[in-house]
Amino acid sequence: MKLIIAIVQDEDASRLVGQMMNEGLGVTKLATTGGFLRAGNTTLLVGVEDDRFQQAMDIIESVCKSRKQVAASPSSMVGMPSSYSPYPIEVVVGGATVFVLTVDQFIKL
Ligand code: 2BA
Repeated sequence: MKLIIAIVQDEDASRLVGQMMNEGLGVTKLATTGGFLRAGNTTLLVGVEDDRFQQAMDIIESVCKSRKQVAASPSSMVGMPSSYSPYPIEVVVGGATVFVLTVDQFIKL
């Protein structure tokens, strides 16, 4: 069994959860915040049997889009002079940041 931890954009999250549920996959949705943009994103926990792992990954890939976002450059970086003022920068966010863990045990009590 695998545990997929997928960090996705809020805009994609409800469609992604809906599609996972439709295909009979178990999902837990967490409201999270990205460290760089300090903006909300969504983290999904998906426990899947090995034979359905690729199906889950295919859904994530098909739903999650990459988008450009403009953000203020980090103003609190170590070593920045006090006169430093943040300027807008463009970053490409997503489709999805995915961690895959092998599950030792899956227990429901
Ligand atoms: P954030 O940390 O808010 O990052 C948003 C986007 O900003 C990133 O998109 C990336 O394009 C850019 N970015 C992040 N750190 C940067 C840096 N030091 N310099 C320049 N640009 C930077 P994604 O890579 O698609 O990441 C989307 C979200 O996934 C991240 O939101 C974070 O919540 C999570 N994430 C990404 N890599 C991670 C990792 N190695 N560990 C844990 N979470 C991660």
